[in-house]
Amino acid sequence: TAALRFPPFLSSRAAPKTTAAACTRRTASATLRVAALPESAPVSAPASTSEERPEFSPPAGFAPPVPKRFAVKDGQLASVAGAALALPFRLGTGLFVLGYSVSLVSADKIPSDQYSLEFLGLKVKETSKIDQCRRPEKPIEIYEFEGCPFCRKVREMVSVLDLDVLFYPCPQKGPTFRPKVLEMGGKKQFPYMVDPNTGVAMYESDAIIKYLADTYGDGTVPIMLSLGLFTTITAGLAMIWRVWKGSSYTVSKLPPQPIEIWAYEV
Ligand SMILES: N[C@@H](CCC(=O)N[C@@H](CS)C(=O)NCC(=O)O)C(=O)O
Repeated sequence: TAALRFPPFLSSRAAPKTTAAACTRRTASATLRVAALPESAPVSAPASTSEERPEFSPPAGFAPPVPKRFAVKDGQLASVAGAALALPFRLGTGLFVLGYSVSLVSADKIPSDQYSLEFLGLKVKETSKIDQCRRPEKPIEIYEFEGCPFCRKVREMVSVLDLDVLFYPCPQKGPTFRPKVLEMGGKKQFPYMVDPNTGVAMYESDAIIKYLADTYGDGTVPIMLSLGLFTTITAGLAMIWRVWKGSSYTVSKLPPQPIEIWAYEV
């Protein structure tokens, strides 16, 4: 999943804390910064702005990494291009948080402790409705797998609502979490959602999306997630280049704690 910090200051969650069994935890805000420095640019420390700034020095032998231009790794171009098919097919549905809007304002309109991009001498101001929405106290649990178009729809909604979710990967023949779904819900069908905050558990992607919108949003479902069969077909087409990737099990070791991934579904 792409990892680009965008929008930068819309989510203000505490650091994730969970003791649930091994699985993948994804949050909808993203974290990678792309530094577009020329290769020859020297690495320099930011100028000191305050006398109170604590002094620190790098450990002995520390060599700072040399900034690199953003690039696609050799041999990965087809894979990245294939993953990017989602953009035309899904029109970037999981890219924007609920009620996202962007405007250019003068620098004094942005509090000094908040980061914002600069453009044409102005600051880029981003806002959303997420701050007014209920947040889940405990992460929502979703049993699903990457190559399933119904699951993809739910992941997009998770991104739109900027939710903390424990994703339990359930690829075909996966021995770990698949049987749990049969045990809890009575059938092996994915996605399956359990919300420990409300005690609600359900199958059916559209029902899950509506539930999330009603419980953690303003009740609205983005248009690209409310078009029935068209939504499901385009969700499938978005993944067509990567057919079955993330859909079948390969022998793996469970990490003792959930892996934390900050990403969004696009
Ligand atoms: N109407 C359901 C359809 C879900 C569905 O058919 N999921 C497939 C995976 S794409 C499934 O569970 N197949 C059974 C299996 O993987 O064992 C929904 O919208 O969630």
